[in-house]
Amino acid sequence: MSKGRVLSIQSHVAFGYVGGKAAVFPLQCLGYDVDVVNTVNFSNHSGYGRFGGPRATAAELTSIFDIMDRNALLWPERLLTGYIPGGEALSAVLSLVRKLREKNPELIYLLDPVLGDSGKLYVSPDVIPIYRAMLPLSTIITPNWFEVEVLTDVKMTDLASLRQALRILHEEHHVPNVVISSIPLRRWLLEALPPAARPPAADLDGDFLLSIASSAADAARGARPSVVHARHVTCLPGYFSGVGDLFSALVVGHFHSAPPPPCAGASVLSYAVAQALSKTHAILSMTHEYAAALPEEDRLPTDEELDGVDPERKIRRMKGRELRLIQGQ
Ligand code: PXL
Repeated sequence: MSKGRVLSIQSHVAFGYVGGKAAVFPLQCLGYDVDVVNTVNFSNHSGYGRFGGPRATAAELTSIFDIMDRNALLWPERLLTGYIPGGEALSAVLSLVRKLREKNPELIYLLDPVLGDSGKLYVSPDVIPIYRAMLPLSTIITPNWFEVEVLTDVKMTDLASLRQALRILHEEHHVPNVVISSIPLRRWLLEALPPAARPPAADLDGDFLLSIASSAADAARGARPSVVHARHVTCLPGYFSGVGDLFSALVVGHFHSAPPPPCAGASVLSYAVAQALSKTHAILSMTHEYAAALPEEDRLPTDEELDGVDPERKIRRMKGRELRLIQGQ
């Protein structure tokens, strides 16, 4: 039995698992029918160094949405948007989201505002104000740390500034649910956790990542953050692409108005995030084990040594670090 339809709007790669390739199969495994609109049609992800293919224009995206609408095929219960690199294409998606939200106020919309990471933008800066305009239409957002700072203009250096950023997202941008995953565990964050939530013998050398889920009871009316859940996971070394895309798909797929037993009574958001974290971590562990067992020439160099390395060597290494999504289904 289908659990309903998800409309997924994000990138496509021929080889490997990022964007829609990391999101659609897991959602299908969970029982959803998934309608797929590709924002780019690339050979492989950008981490390979050499990559390419066409990007969908705003007119092309609008044409797909319009014909689906005229054919009465545009009735998803859930919407997931990810990597949309240009302002014009993102504006076309914003118009669609407005229409879907108007048609169905119950639409569960997970917005992943893909802007960049670790202080670097990897989309055109003209998408920033458009993402801000999309925030009040969302049900859940899954920004990383850097994306929260860009969207709120708050540099998060302590507990007060983290609270301020969450307050801006909930009260000024009317986002009901904010999930920030993969936060490196800084001392001030560690100290803010209740003792039971702290990792055992925690050190701050990158052994753990923290995930925060914040729900406002009634963001539309500008309520204060009501519940903040935090959970830590062990950090696996090295960079893997598509992890955020997989995580967001699992969050939207597990976001149910009544979490099933034995989790009945859990907060809707914390249930979805716990499911998504556990499953993402399991896939990542399998991928890490697979990559670590490869022959040296497919495994090395390490992340730190990548700059200036032979491009063919880099490509072999990237290939060995694609998510083990099929093996881990
Ligand atoms: O979210 C990862 C991602 C998605 N889509 C494309 C990418 C990447 C990461 O490199 O290149 C096209």
